Amino acid sequence: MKNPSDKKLKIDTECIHAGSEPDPIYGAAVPPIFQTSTFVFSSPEEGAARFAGEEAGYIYTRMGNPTTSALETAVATLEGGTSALATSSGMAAVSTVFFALLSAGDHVVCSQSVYGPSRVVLERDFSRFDVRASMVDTSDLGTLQASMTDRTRVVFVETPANPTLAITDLAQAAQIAHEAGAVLVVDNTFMSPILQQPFQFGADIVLHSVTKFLNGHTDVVGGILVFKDPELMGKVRGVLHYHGGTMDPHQAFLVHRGVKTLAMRVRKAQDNAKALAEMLSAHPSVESVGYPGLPGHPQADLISRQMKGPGSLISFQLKGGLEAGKKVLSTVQLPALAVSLGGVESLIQHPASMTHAAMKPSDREEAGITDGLVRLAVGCEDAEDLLADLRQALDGLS
Ligand code: LCS
Repeated sequence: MKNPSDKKLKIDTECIHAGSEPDPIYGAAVPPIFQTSTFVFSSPEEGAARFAGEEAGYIYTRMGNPTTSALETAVATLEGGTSALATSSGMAAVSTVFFALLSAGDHVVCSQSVYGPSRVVLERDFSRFDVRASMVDTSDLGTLQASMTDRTRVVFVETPANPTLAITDLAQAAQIAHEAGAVLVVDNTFMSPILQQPFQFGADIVLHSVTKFLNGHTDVVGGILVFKDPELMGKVRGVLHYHGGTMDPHQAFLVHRGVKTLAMRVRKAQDNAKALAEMLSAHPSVESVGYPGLPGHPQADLISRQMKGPGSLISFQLKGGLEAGKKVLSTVQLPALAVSLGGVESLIQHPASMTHAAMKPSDREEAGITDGLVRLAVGCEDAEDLLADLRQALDGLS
């Protein structure tokens, strides 16, 4: 991309231009979809040199593809990293990182409130390879510090956490991880780089389910890992390319298209969420609202230091508990009753029986994922329409 000045470009500009070099062959303004599984070598020597890493160039799409590279450049730029690896899903990103960084006898500390399967991968699968995991409240730094051992290799943090929206102090978590010689991996899915850039606070790897805000249109599943340190990237890349959780070029093309409108979508959904959270917190049928943008939040200082905005995820608890929650889920009209988040359309779901159903009930309780908790992923519809719809569903409870 041409930069008209020597100043760093603003993130809204980067969303539109990063990774979008005109195609060198035909000048296509948008990076084309290189829908090919393999790349032809001009000579046996060239093929050998590419395999030996002595010559740049593509080999085979599982190990890299120009369309996927364009997306990786874009997201690495937005996060302030130096490189990225796109994966077939967010969970492929999570499991690739664990495979790359953990060995038998190692220990990992993970936020207790995380997307359910990220936790299950550690507790159910990595435990079979003698990797121990401590699921702790990482928003409590004393607890995080006390959980570190001399075998802790990875600290995995989701902030705000899915679905409780608990906030972890990234700068402090990075310090605690680094003092113990561990790598800090931050799942930044709920914020996107528009609202939070974990590298600024010392993260080593930033992870996204691009299924969510980065793609933004509820039509692709994908993930990405972003790095600052080339050595760490090389270690993870080696695992990804052999284990095979790579992103397909068509997937990459769609996600890259979504990234161009990321800043606009994130801010519009956030404006809507602010209005809905205020309405919810004033409604007589609502017991509590978890939203980092509400006045009087106990971590307000940290939120203003670490996040550029509260985002568009709201979790709330109704006075009527689970039964009232089910009624709201079935009487709202605009938010679809579906898991996922970060798309232009609003979605509503019940974490205890859906996204976090695979967790043990006692673990859910400990993590604050109560049976009455409802998660609303606010989209980009008109705020008045969303407010009227949610209000009619809540009014129907009394
Ligand atoms: N990380 C976070 C924070 C997530 O919310 C999800 C999926 C993943 C990783 C995994 O990404 P995937 O493989 O689905 O692309 N979260 C979902 C959710 O809350 N509802 O449905 C999926």
